[in-house]
Amino acid sequence: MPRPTPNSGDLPLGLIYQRHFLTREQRAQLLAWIETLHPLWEMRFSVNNPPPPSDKQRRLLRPVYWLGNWQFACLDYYHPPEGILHRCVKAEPYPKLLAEVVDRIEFVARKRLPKNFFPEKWRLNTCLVNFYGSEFSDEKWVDNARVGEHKDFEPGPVGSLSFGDRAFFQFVEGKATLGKSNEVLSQWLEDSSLQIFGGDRWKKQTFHRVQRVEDKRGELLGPPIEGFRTRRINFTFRYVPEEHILPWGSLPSPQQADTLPYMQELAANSLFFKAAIPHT
Ligand SMILES: O=C(O)CCC(=O)C(=O)O
Repeated sequence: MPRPTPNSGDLPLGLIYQRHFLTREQRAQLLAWIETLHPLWEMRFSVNNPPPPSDKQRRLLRPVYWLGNWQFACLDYYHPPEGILHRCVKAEPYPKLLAEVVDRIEFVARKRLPKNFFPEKWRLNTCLVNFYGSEFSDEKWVDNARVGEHKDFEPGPVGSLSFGDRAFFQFVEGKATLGKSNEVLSQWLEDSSLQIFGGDRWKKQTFHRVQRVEDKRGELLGPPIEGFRTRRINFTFRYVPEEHILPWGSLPSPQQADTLPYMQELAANSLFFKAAIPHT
């Protein structure tokens, strides 16, 4: 098994890792707030964005929640340079405690990473909350706690906070072939830790993935989600230029039609989303 990455000092340029970034109190307060969220379990595609021939309609492996802007899976996520419009829907702001933590993450990133890693106006104004765990399916619990290799296309460094069981996170390059692995770097992301990655090496030239999440702490996290047990929660903070974040009411009709059921589900528990769909 690859060695866990102990601390930032040993990491290559563009990678930062800080254990115990959150105090116990911050952790407890953030976890208490997370319990008030009502995550969505989205489908990957929709009526107006059907799966390509190589894929099929499927539910995401895990429930999610977004702050700042919501990137619905069926709108295909933020993907510059072409995929920038009608993908990011204005969402709830960060609560005060989280905003303070994000300020610190931005401070660490700006202090430790080269200036040319940051696009103009970079702020971590978007947060994806990932719920990792097991799903009850066909009369048994199935471990879904992983994410396949992908890139985060939002420009600039990404910050990531972890809660709960630790995750085995990898950067990979190209395709693995028989006898040759494509792993570039592996890290264990521990409870209360901060990870930051920026620069072309980690944002553009490599993919990242969560291979697995340990099942050791026995701590159930987050709000109750029917048929799901959460043992790790991860926040990834990213930057989307403000001009690409639109109120839901400004989306074209197909995108509104595809996301209305999600907006209604969110509106059932959120005044913010209720106000965003006033005419329904
Ligand atoms: O859970 C993690 O640590 C990584 C999540 C991730 O890769 C993503 O949200 O894009």
